[in-house]
Amino acid sequence: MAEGTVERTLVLVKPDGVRRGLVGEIVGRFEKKQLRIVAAKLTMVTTTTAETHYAEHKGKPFYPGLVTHITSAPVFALVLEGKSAITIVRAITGATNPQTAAPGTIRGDLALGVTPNLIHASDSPTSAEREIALFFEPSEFSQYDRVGAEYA
Ligand code: D4T
Repeated sequence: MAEGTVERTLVLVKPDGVRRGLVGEIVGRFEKKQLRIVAAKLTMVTTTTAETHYAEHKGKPFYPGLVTHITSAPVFALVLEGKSAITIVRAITGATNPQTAAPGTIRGDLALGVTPNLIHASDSPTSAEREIALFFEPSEFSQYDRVGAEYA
């Protein structure tokens, strides 16, 4: 089996996740998978940032609600690093619609609505690079070795 290359991905625990007190549960699932948190913060998303982040959805019927939701309370933003991190985080997150997301995934286990679906996770290396730069400055990153990294 080929080893994946090390990637970074942006995860946002959306306002519904923060307000429901699910930050620890969600971040814990990624930590247990041995992904490394390299940057993290609780932050309000401005309307300008929300519109940039969701630019590809502009004009869709759910776009206004999406921007309203993501700006309604803080998000917990983090950058995760690890082999094939982008694909792995999407798999742990589950399908966009929590009603059809597989049990065992975060959305499948913990969410019901599509707009309040708990998490955003980058869907490609190009998106990850763009989204990480939108939410984090280079000075906000830390470098360290994870215990158990030799097994990852
Ligand atoms: P993100 O980008 O937030 O990780 O979600 P997905 O990659 O799984 O889903 P997406 O880009 O298609 O949708 C972005 C965001 O829009 C919300 N949404 C989506 C919604 O409120 N109504 C809808 O009908 C769809 C398709 C949920 C996620």
